Amino acid sequence: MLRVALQAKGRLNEDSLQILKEAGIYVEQNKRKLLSKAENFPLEVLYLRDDDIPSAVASGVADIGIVGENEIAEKRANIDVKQRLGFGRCRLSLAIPKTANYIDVSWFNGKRIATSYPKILKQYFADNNVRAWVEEISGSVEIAPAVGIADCIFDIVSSGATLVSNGLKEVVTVLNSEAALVASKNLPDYKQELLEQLIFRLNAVCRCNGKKYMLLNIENNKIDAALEIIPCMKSPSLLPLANSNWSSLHAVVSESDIWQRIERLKAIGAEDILVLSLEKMIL
Ligand code: PRT
Ligand code: ZN
Repeated sequence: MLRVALQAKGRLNEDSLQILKEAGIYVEQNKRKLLSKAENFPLEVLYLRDDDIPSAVASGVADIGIVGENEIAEKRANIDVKQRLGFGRCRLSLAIPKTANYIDVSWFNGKRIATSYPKILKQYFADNNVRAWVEEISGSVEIAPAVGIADCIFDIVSSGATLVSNGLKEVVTVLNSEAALVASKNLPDYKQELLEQLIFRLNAVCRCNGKKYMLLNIENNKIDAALEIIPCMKSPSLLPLANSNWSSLHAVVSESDIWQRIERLKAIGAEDILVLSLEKMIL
């Protein structure tokens, strides 16, 4: 039985359970239970605060965990980072009052910076020869400048709306973060095997992030032109249609520029374009 530590409540909880579900592992979440067993994989879930997950995994209280890279970097626990999972994306940034005149990082010399991530910040300042006062506070960091606790902040930013509504502007991104799967060092062989099975499944799910499956019909003499517009992962899948001058082309494509590609495909005469979601990809 492999024990995984997940965030009990908060931003990572739902997505962590969801990615396990997409990997075929169903966990019942009973809000009053600290531990629950998966139905169809030898795995049990231990629900913790995200701050406690790196040390729980390092000490062997849990074998593996899902936690943000921001917490992994701050806690400096002796654990292996196995896989980035593509959700919980954010960044740790320095932000200053929006009216301040910022030129470079020397602006922070002599300033007081409020943060819940003192280790990462002190390291960044040491690397950049900044001498500043790092004030550790545990929550509502963004209001620290307004109430006079600090001159500026170092905190998690996602959309940036919280900074704007507190009269702050982001000037330096120190760390980009997303949720990751972490594991204890020196797991016994049978747990290592279970972990590898889990990673295999999670890889199959994560590979689909940002990708779509596209099908279209195209005249045979336009196939080369179509393949320039949608580069395929390996060789393209082409199926003949009842009308022998036409083929059906299938490809996995990146979602980000899909509309531009669709416009170009239409311009060369592609028809019946379908775009479908992908669930799992095993290469
Ligand atoms: O109770 P527990 O300790 O488990 O939870 P928590 O309150 O410490 O963490 P939680 O649930 O807020 O966040 C868990 C993890 O989600 C973080 O450690 C990050 O890895 C990740 N994450 C992703 C975020 C955000 N996005 C995020 N936007 N964590 C926090 N925020 C906060 C941020 O602190 C700021 O207050 O959201 C605000 C900024 O958001 P924007 O969109 O206005 O920029
Ligand atoms: Zn936390």
